[in-house]
Amino acid sequence: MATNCTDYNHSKIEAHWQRYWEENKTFAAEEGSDKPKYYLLEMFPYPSGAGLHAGHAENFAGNDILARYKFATGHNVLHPIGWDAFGLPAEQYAVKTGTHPSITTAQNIDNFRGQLKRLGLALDWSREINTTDPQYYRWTQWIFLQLFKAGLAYIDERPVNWCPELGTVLANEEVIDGKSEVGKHPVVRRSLRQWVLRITAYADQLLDGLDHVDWPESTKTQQKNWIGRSTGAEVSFPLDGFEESIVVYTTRPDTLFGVTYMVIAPEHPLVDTITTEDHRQAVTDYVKAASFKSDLDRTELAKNKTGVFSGSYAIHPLSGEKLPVWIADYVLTSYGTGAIMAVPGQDERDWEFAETFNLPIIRTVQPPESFEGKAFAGDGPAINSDFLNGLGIADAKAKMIAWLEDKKVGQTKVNYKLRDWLFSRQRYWGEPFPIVWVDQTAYEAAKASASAVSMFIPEEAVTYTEGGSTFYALPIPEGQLPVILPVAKTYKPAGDGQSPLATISSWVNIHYNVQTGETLSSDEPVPSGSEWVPANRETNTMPQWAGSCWYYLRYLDPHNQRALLDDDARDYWGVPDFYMGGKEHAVLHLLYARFWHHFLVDIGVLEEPEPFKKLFHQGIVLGENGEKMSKSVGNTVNPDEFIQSHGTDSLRTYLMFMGPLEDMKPWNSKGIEGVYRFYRKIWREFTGETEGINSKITSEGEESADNLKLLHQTIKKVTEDIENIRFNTAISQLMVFMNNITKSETIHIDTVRAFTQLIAPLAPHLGEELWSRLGGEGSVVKAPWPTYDPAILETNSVQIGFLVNGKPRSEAQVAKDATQDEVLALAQADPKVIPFLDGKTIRKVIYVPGKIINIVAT
Ligand code: ANZ
Repeated sequence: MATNCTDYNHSKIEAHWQRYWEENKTFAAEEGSDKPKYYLLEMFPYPSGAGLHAGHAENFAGNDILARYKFATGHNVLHPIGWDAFGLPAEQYAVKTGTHPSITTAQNIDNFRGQLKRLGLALDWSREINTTDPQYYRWTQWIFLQLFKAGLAYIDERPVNWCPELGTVLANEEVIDGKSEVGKHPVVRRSLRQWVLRITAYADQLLDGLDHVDWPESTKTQQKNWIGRSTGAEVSFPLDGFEESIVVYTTRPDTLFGVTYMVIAPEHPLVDTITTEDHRQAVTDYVKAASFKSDLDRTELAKNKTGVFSGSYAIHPLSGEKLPVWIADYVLTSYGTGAIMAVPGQDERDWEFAETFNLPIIRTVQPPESFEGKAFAGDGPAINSDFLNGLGIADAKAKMIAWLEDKKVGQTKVNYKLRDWLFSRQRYWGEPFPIVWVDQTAYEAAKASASAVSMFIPEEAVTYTEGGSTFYALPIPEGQLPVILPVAKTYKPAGDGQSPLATISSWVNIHYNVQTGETLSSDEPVPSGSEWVPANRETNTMPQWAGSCWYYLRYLDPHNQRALLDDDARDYWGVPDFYMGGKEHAVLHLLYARFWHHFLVDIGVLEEPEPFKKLFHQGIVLGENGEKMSKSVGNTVNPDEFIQSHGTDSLRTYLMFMGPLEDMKPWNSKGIEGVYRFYRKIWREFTGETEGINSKITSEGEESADNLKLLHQTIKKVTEDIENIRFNTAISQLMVFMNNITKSETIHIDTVRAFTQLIAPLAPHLGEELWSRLGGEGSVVKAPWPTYDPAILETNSVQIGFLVNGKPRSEAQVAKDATQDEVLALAQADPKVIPFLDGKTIRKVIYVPGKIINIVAT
C-alpha cells in the first residue's frame, strides 16, 4: 500500500513505513533460520535526560545501512537495541529531587525509544534490554558470583575521593581541581573496603587475543599500552648496614654498570627504616607532600624532578660500590617493586634527576656520533660495562640476566602496567552485590552444630577484618538471584562514606542460612536452628561498566529465565560480526568486556574466543563551528528538529554524506538541504500524480545501453562502498546516476527498481515507498540485492586518475561519457582526495576524458 501524494511529503511517508515495519515485524531476527547470520551491534546508549544527539544518530544510521544491506543480501540479521541505564546522572537527580532513579530512567528511555523510532531504524525491538531490569542484572550478579567462586573477586582497602563536607564519596568526574563539583568543597583521598576484580590474571590472554581481532590499529595499540607488558629483571641491591635489600624492577638489566644511585617511592616500606636521623625531618615533609599528588602529577606532568636523600647506601652487586638511596616521587609505588636502580646515562628521567642533584652519570651504551641529546635510550655497543662491552642491548640483557641468576641476585621478570579493576561504588543506582557478610565466629559455631554446612565458602575465603572481628563474604545462591535493589527513603550517601544502601537497615541486617544460603529480612521471624546466623548485606554497588560488559550476549536470548543464554542461541549467533562505537571506549569498556568474555569462555559458558571480531569507530560530529557539541556551548543538534523539517531519510543520509564515517566532522545545517533536494528530485522523477509512477517509466522493451552501463556502474560502486563503510562515496555515485538517468525520455522499470534497492539502505522510507509504487512485493530490504554484470561495465567505463595540483592522489572507474562536473564530484568525495582539498579553494579543473582530472586548488 502506498501513500497518496504529489509532492515529497516526507512526514507522511516516514510515518507510514515506520508503522508498516512495526506491524510486520520486518526487522525481527528469525528463530531457527538456515540463512547465514549477521550480528550487527552499536554501543548501546546511556539514556540521558538530554535525549538523543547527532552523534548517536550517526552511530545508529551508519550501522543501519549495513543492517539493511545484510537483509537484502540474504542474511538473518540481528540488530538489537538496549539501554545502559545505571549511572550517575539519574542518581544525582534523585539526590536533588527525591525521585527514584528508576522513574527518571524509564522516562528517559521512553524519550530515547521514541527518537530512535522516528529515525526509522531497522532494529529488532522485541529484544530490547535494560541493564537496570532485575531480570537483566540477575545475570550480571550471576557472572559476579562465578568470578567470586573462581577467586577473581577480592576485597581490598582502596583510596576513594572523600568529601568530608558533603559526607560522601565522589566519582572522579565529580571532582574538579581537588574540589567537589557541587559546592566546591575540598576533597581528600581516603581508604575504604572495596571489591576488586583480578583482571591482571588475564593480562597475557587479553594481550594475545588482540592478534586475532580486526580492529583499528590505534585502538589495539592503546589496549596493548594499557596492559603494558614488559620483560626485564628483578635485581636485589643489599643495603649497607641493614639486613634488608632493595629489590628493583628494570627493563634494562644491560645498563647495570651505569647505576649511580637508587630511588625508592615515598610510600616504600623501607623509607622509615633507612632514613637516618639527620635526614628524618626532610624525608617526613617530602613524603607528606607527595601524598597529595596524583600519579599523573608525579610523572607525566612533573616538569622538575624532586627528591630527598635518605642518608643510607645500597651496594652495587657487581662493583661493590656504595650507591646513595634517594626518596623521590617520580618512582611510583604501584608499579614494579616501587624502587629503581637509576641509570642516568640511558634514562632521561634519571638524567634530569642526576643533573638536579649533582649525581654522577655513566654511559653504558655508545651513542652514535651524531647524537646530541642527554640520556641515550637507543641501541648500540655496550661500553664501561666489563663483560658486556661490545654487545648490543638484546645480547647484553641476556648475558646480564644469566649472570644475575647464576649469582642469585636477580631473575627474569615480566611486569604489567594493568592494575586490578576497582569494582565497588558507594552508590545507590547500581547492581547490588549478591554477597552477605557473616561474622567468622558465628559462622564457625553454626558450622560446628549444623549437620551439612555451606558449600559456599570458596577455598580461599574472602574475609574482612574490622574492629577486631573477622567477617566472611558469602554468596547468595544462584537460584535466589536477583538480589533486588531496595527502595530507599533517601539517595544521599550514608555520612560515613558508605553507599545509601547502608541506611536501609531492614535490607542490610538479615539472617543467612549457612546450609542453603537463604536469607530472611530483619522483619521476618527467624526459625529455630543453628544454621541461621545474623548477616549483613554488602552495601556497595557495581560500577556502570558491569552491565555493559556482557550485554551483547543477552541479545542472543533476551527473555531466557533459566540461563544467561541457551547453547542453541549461542551456537547460532556467536558474537557480533560488526561492532560500531566511539574511540573513547578503547581501554575501559572494550577491555572489561573482553575480560569477562575470556572468563566466560574459560568456565565453559562461551566458545568464541573474542567478543568483538570487527570493530569500527565512527568519528565525532562536531558543532557547526567545529567545536565539540555540548549543552553548555549551546551547539548540540537535536535530530528531531531536522526529522520534522527535512525527514529522517535526509537527516540520516546527510550524516553519512558529511565525510568518511570514521572522520571527525562539523555539522552544517545547510548541508542537509542538498540531500533533501536530491530526494525531492528522485520523487519528482519517479513518482506519478497519485499513487503511481512517472509515465516515463516503462516496462516495454529493453533499457538503453547507456542507461544499463550507468546502472551497473552504480550497483558495483554502491555495493563495494557499503561493504567497505564508504557511505559518502556511495551517495555521490547515486547522485551521479540521477543526474544522468534523468536525461532519458524513457527509463525501464527494472532500472528504477534496482536503483530503488540501492537507495533503500540510505533512504529507507523513500526506498519502501518507491518499491511499493513500482509493484514490489513486501519490504524492499527483503528483495535480493541487485548484482552487476562485469561484461557491461568493461566496455563502458574507464579508469580516471584523480590529481590535485598535478599530483596523482586516487583513481576510479567512471562512465566513459561522464561529464567534467560528475567526475569532479566523484573526485571531491574520494577519501584519498579530500585531505588535499581541505581548506582550499578550487581555482581550475582540467579534465582529459578517459584519462585524468586535475584539480588546481590553493
Ligand atoms: C633502569 C633503566 C635504564 C630503566 C634505562 C629504563 C631505562 P616500562 O618500560 O615503562 O615498563 N621503573 C621501574 N619501576 C618504576 C616505578 N615504580 N616508578 C617509576 N619508574 C619505574 O618501565 C620500566 C622502567 O621504568 C624500569 O627500567 C625502571 O627504570 C623504571 F636505560 O631501570 B629502568
